[in-house]
Amino acid sequence: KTCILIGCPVDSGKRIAGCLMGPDAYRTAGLPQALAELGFKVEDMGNLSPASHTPDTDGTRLYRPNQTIAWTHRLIRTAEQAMSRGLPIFMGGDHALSLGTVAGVANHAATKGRPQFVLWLDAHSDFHTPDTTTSGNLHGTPLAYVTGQPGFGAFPAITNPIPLENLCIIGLRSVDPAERTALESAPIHRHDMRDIDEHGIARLLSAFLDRVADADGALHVSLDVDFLDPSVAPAVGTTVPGGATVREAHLAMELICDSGLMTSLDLVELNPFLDERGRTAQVMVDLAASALGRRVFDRPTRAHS
Ligand code: DIR
Ligand code: MN
Ligand code: MN
Ligand code: MN
Repeated sequence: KTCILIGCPVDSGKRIAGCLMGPDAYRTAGLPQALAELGFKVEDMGNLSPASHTPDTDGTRLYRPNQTIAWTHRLIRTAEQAMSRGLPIFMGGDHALSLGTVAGVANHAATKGRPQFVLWLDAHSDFHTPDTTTSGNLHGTPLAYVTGQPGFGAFPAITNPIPLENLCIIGLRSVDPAERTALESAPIHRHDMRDIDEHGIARLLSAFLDRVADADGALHVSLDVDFLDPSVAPAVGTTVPGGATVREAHLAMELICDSGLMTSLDLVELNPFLDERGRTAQVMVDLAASALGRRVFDRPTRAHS
C-alpha cells in the first residue's frame, strides 16, 4: 500500500500567515519515516503551487480569492490523480486547501461508483459561503463548497457534491450565527464538545463509521489542528479553548484505522511560526500514524454492528 505525501502550502485562506511552512514541518517531525515504519511505501510529491492566476488586491471583502481559486483548480486535479495510486495525505496549508482536495477525491469516488463520506475534525464548522462569511476568510468555507451550496460562482464548478448526510463534524465549539442557521436545517451529522463530554468520542465516531461501512463508502478525513485543545496544540491561528485531548484524538484515529475505511487525509491549519519547538507538528504526525496503524498493542477487531 502506498501513501502519497502532497505538500499543499496554502496560506491564502486567512490573514495570519505561516501555514505555508506546514508541509516541511510535517517532514521535519518525521511523517515520512513514521509511515515507512508502518510498512507503507511512501511517495512524496514535494510542495505544490497554485495554478497561474491574477494577483489579488488588498482591501477586498473576500481575502485573496484569486489565489484560493487557483489552489482549488490545482488540488482538484492533484487529488483525482493521486487517488488512483494510493492514499493521499494532503499536508497543509490552511483549511482552504480542502475546497480542492475534497472536491477532487469526490470526483474519483464517483468514477468508482462509491459514495464519498467526509469526517471533519474541527472546532469550527467551516460552512460559510462567500456570501455569508463575515471575516472574508475562505478557510471558513470548504464544507459549503464541497456540498454544493450556492455563492461560489468564480470557483470551479462542483461536479460531485458531497450529500449533506454523508458529512460528520466532530469537535465544534465555534460556530458563527449564519453557519448555525444553515446547519440547523441541514442533515449534517454534527457533534459539539458537549456531545463528546456526554457520550464519549468513540460512540459518536463509531456510529458514523458504521454508516460509511454499510454504504461501502470512501472516507476522507480532514483534521484541523484546532480540533485539539490549544494547551496541547498551540500552533494554529484560530485557537479555541476546550478542545479534544490528545487521548480523545488518538482514540478517534485508532478507530478510523480499525475501520479500514479511510481513503484520504488532510492535515490542516498547522502554523509552524506559532509552534513551540515543533510540538504541535509532532502531535499531528503521531495522530496521522495512529490513523494508519500505529498502536501500543493489537486488539481483536470490533465486530461490525
Ligand atoms: C470563522 C473562523 N468561522 C470564519 N473559521 C475558521 O472566519 O469564518 N477558523 N475556520 O479556523
Ligand atoms: Mn477548519
Ligand atoms: Mn478550525
Ligand atoms: Mn452496521
